Parts: sequence; structure tokens; C-alpha cells
Amino acid sequence: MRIGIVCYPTFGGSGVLATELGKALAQEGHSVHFITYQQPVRLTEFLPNLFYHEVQVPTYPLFDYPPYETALASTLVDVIRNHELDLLHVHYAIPHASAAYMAKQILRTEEKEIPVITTLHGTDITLVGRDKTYEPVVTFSINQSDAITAVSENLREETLNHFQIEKPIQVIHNFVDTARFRRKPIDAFRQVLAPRGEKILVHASNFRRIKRIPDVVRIFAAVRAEIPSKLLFIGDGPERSTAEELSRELGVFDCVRFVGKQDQIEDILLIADLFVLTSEYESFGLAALEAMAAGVPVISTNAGGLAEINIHGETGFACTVGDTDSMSQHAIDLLRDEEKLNRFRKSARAQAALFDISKILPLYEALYNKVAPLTAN
Ligand code: GMT
Repeated sequence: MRIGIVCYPTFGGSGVLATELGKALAQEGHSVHFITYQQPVRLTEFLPNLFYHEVQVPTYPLFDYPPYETALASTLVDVIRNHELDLLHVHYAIPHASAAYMAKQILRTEEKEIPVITTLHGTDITLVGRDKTYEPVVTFSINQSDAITAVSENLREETLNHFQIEKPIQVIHNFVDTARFRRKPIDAFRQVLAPRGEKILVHASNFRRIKRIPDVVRIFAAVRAEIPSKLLFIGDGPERSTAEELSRELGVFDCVRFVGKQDQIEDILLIADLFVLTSEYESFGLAALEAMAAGVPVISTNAGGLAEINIHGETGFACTVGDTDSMSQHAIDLLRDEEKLNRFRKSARAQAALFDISKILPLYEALYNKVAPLTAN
């Protein structure tokens, strides 16, 4: 099939997932066209049937806010026309679903029917989409999609509870390519980061408030008081300076490293002992799944879809939001008991295998065939 994918090109989970999906579809022989304002960060390889179309947003003195959505819709029309796409798969409702709707209507005037699938990822529903400023457009454009998917049961429920959705929402969980995380950890790398054999805790996110970054620092400080350890922060974002300040205040700054945005996240995860995710909400928590694929147990909250993937007492611990005491105690208990830690490592890997790309990709392909059966090659 010829598939158009619209996503955010940044390090956020929805962009990562969309890019990995597009790459896997291209490996399966589909032609995949990414349409977005910047090359997606994980789109690093070349395949003859993988294309990238950049949305240009011309500026003009009149525009305080350059109209990205209009530019995106026009680019979609152009790409669909010129590359005869069979369907459009948009990730994150705002503004991708409404731009897709606009493109669909324009193409209808030329008697071209383009099916649109919208995948809901999280904050497009739970935070931003619910805002009165966006809600009518979000509801309308989701309802106009030919198929809707959500990345967890929890997100499906949240969507149905807060929006008037008139169509079924299919849950297709996020996935991970477990093969990528099966390499041997690089001992020399571990030696550099933890030269005295310290335990390594890792957090990865975009450091937005919803991630409750100060809780990560508090948990680390409690662990560090009992067990020699290091904390690696992967990613960057608005709460970074708060994390720096708090780690200074708690006297652990020297043991905390900010390694920035990393596309080879597996290299770091493979040397980690625990992954910490303290979010107030996660529709799924793709970063936690990637950690599990690398055999790293997860200390997380049980918010949103996190409890669907991090099985309390097996793959890690999933505690109440803000309960840093419990999360710290569980982390300490695990790190102190090598045998238990190994058991959790194994369970984490086994759990990630349930979400392996080989299991999830056919679900998307089946959906594509359902919404675009006549045009499919
Ligand atoms: O977590 C973020 O802030 C990024 C956000 C995004 O839209 O890129 O992630 C959301 O989508 C991911 C992929 O489906 C999920 O794994 C994350 O849990 C979800 N984030 C939230 O719900 C806060």
C-alpha cells in the first residue's frame, strides 16, 4: 500500500511510535510517506520506499501565528495527489486530524477518496484536546476519521468519557522492537558512568510538568542515601532546571547526569538497573516499555495506561502518583537483592515481548486493509 504518516517529528512518544511504525511498514514492502515540518528524529535510515515530505510554513508580516494546519493540509493534498496514496494515518489529533479532514474534503471535489485513520496518543485527549479552545474541532475531526485507534485501554476510556465519539475506538497498544534491545550491554560505557560499581537509575522524557520530575530526584536521593548509585536523565525540557536545583538542594547533584536527547536510547538502557517514571498521567508510557525490552525493571506510578504495562510486583512497581516513599522503598529493596532484581529483569523482558512489533504491526496492516480495501495494491 501507499501510506501517508503525519506525526510530530520530535522525541515525544507519539512521534517515535509513528516513525518506528513507518519504518517497519516500509520493511514489509509498503511505500511510506512521512509528512511533517521536520525530519522525524528516528528517521535516520534510507530505504527506497521510505519518503519524507517537509511541510513549509511561509511567514508573512501579517502572521503572528503562521498557519501550520493550513500548510499541512495543502501539503497532504499535494502528496496524496502526486504519490497516489491509499490512506493517511495521522498520529496525535491536534492539529493532524483536522488537517487530514480538510485534505480529504479538498480531494473529494476531485473525486478522490482518501481514508483517514487517527491514532490518539495521550495529551491530545487528556490535556490539550479537552481545553475548550480546541475541543469542538478535536471531537469533530476524530468523528470524521474513517477509523480511530488508541494506544491503551485507559486512553480509549478517557476519550469516550470526555468526548462525544460516535465511532468505535480500537485499542492497538504501542510496540517495541525488542531485537534492538537485545544487544550486550557495553561494559566500558557502564564503567565510565559508574566507575565504582554504582547502581544506575534512568529517567527519560520531555521533562514536562506532567512527568513530575522532582519526584524522580526525590526517589533518587532516598536510594542514594542507602545504596551507591547514579541517576541519568535522558531528554530535556522545561523542568530540567527544577531537577538541577532540587538535586543540589538534596545534595545529590554530583551523582546526577543529564545526557540530553538521545536517539540511541538502547545503549543507555542496556546498562541501567532501574527505570523511573513518576508521571501524573501516561496514556501508555512507551519509554517504560523500551526500558523493559532492555531488561530494566520499572519503578513508576500507576497512572493512566502505565498499570497495563508495568505489572506491580513482577516487572517493577506501580505506585500511587506522588507516593515517592513507596517508590523509593521498592527501588531500594530491588537494588539490594540481586536475585530478586534478576527475576524482575526477566519478567520485564517477557512483558516487553508481548508488545513486540511483530505482534502489533499486523494489527495496523489489518486495519489499513479494512479502511482502504479497494485501493490497496
Ligand atoms: O509523554 C509525552 O509527553 C509525549 C507524548 C506524545 O504525544 O508524544 O506521549 C504520549 O504518547 C506516547 C506514545 O503513544 C505514550 O507512550 C505516552 O504515554 C503519551 N504521553 C502522555 O500520555 C502524557
